[in-house]
Amino acid sequence: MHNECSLIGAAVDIGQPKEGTELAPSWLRMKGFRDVFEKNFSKVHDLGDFSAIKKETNPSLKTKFNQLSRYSQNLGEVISQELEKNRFVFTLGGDHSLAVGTLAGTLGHDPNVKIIWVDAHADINTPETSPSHNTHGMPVALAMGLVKHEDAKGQFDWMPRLRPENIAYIGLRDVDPGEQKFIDDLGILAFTAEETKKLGIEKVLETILKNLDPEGESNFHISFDVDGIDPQFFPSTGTPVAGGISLEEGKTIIESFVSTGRLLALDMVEVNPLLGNAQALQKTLESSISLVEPLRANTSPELWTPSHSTTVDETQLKS
Ligand SMILES: [Mn+2]
Repeated sequence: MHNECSLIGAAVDIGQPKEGTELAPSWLRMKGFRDVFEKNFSKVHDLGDFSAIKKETNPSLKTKFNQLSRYSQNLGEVISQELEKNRFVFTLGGDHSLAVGTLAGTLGHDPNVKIIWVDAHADINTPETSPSHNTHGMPVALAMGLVKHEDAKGQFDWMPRLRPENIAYIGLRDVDPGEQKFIDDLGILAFTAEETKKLGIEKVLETILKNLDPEGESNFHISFDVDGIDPQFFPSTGTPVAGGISLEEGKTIIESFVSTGRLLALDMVEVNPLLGNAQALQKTLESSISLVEPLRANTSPELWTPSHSTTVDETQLKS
């Protein structure tokens, strides 16, 4: 289905107070991150970096929402356009506030797209539930229209809405009480990192597919915060939380949705090349490159059986 890939750098740090996430796209490109895309797709359209950086040290919430809204609308339009050309869209962050734009892009293309949110955090905070007021903790709430705060008023009306039944979480382990209440009240499908380890990643993916895509015909968008994976694999990130899923489990998630042939887009966010020593950066780089290895063109939906691992699929292919 997708022979070609669009690579977009979302060079943003506007969703949280630390500097450095805006440098990840250029750092990773410099370190050969594009090679796997060149190898696995017939053509890579590198659209370069879309930048938005903090203009002041402590911007007001209204300023933060304003900048995020304008940035996201532009990014969303670009992503929708790339999807119209039947290209797989990879967005390289940047902090997770950029997902307001990527969600707008995929929802604009397909209002029923299913979102797989891999993260230690649920990112469904509103100004009322978030002590920090960092907007990288709010993209899901913004996309669902849960943010009613005065400072956001009218600013996200342009955004296509995400329905609670169209998203599932994997890897959660640092969820604020107000966020947990949204998840429970809205009945959002969510698997903590601990549940994922206990059930096994295959079972988690099978359950998600059964609930979100019972007919087996939906498109998918994975928004992958690298802090969903354990910090031993991604130490250079802004808000690490111990006890994450493994790198292999992260790759299995991507592989599973690639194998459906219906993965429209993937965001990889929250790598910060200004955090950690040389060893931490090397580890983060290796994990980043390894994580995206399952992405490829021309997948065959019939190879995917939810109850089996990809290794079994390959065996079936040979027999
Ligand atoms: Mn996140």
